[in-house]
Amino acid sequence: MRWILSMILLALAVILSGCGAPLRETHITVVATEMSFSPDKIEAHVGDQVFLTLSNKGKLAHNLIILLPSGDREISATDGVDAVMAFPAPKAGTYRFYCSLLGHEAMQGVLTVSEP
Ligand SMILES: [Cu+2]
Repeated sequence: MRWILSMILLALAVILSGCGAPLRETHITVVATEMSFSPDKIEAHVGDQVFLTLSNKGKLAHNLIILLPSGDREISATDGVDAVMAFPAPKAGTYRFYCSLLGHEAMQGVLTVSEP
């Protein structure tokens, strides 16, 4: 009797572990300086969990605003600071990001999301 219960639990474990696609993580670091982002072209796949780090290696404060279908997301970092945001990669497409501070208009980039 006991081995039957063990077999059922084992079968359940096998079935449950196969459920759902594994969540992929994409870690991206964008370095901000005066007045650019590097890299300014970044990539992710649809459904990835994106961890985007803004690493400020400049002498001024910077921010990074990315225009996603779910709304604009923003992080900011003073000089020497790293800031991180996480979001699920949206449907395939290109999504602009930029620094909104006055005089920082040259700081722009694009996230390209493609099918895995
Ligand atoms: Cu800036």
